[in-house]
Amino acid sequence: MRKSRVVAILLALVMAVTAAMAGCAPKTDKAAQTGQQSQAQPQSMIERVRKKGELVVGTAPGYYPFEMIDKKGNIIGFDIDIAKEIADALGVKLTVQRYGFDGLIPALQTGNIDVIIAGMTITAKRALAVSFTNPYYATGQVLMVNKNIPNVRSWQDLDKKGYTIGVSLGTTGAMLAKQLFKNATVKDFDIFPDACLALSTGKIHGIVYDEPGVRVYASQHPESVYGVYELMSVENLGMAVQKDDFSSLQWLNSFLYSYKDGPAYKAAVRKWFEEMTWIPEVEIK
Ligand code: ASN
Repeated sequence: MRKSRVVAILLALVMAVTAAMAGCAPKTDKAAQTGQQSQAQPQSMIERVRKKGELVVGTAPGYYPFEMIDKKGNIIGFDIDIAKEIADALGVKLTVQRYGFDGLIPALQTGNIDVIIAGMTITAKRALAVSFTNPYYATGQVLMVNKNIPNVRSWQDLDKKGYTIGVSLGTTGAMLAKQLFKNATVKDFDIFPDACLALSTGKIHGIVYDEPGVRVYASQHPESVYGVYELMSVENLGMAVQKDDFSSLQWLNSFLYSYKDGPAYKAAVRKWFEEMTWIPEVEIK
């Protein structure tokens, strides 16, 4: 082979390799520029929140004492205190947005909110749509009964033709009641307080709802309702982020490890569940 031909082949090789490398490199740059990369691997919510300087929490007021509207129109409660602690830890402003309970998961999926903090029970079905943190509170479903029906000890005592059981739309209480009651009618209410009002005025006969909500309501209306506190289910409440945002889950779980059972958490439990000093701030009809 002539020397000039060897040089020509080598040159062609060098050019081909350079072209191949050039062909690869701009693709990566372009992907980064157009954000294609970040679409394929969604940016962590925590990083996004830190960049925009605001945490948007979605909740569904009406679940005493987790989230409630006070007389001034503000949303207050145990969950809102957690949201404040999280926003503080991230050094960002907190915005709490109000939804119907069944609107929370769609709002998270479409990116209208960053995280759900709404006393939401961790369930396998919901976990197909969103990802849950570790639990921050454990509870379960109980019954609340109108006083005109005495001596109710279990849901079976209320499962009779002519009885109506109120539930809050889209909640685990609604799912459980629809599963259990075969003779009584199960009726959906938009929010728990609406079901409570129907119960205390005798329009319905019982309610299936999370124990803390029932305890608060029954303590304020002992003349018309009573709670049956044997748990009908065991439920762990968690926060939810967009499905598979593992990086944000990891941070939120780290937050919970330091917050849960610590002094601020204990003070919040005392305030919202035990001393209930907030009751005068909220109208519990
Ligand atoms: N813990 C219940 C649920 O997840 C009720 C509620 O949060 N309002 O469905």
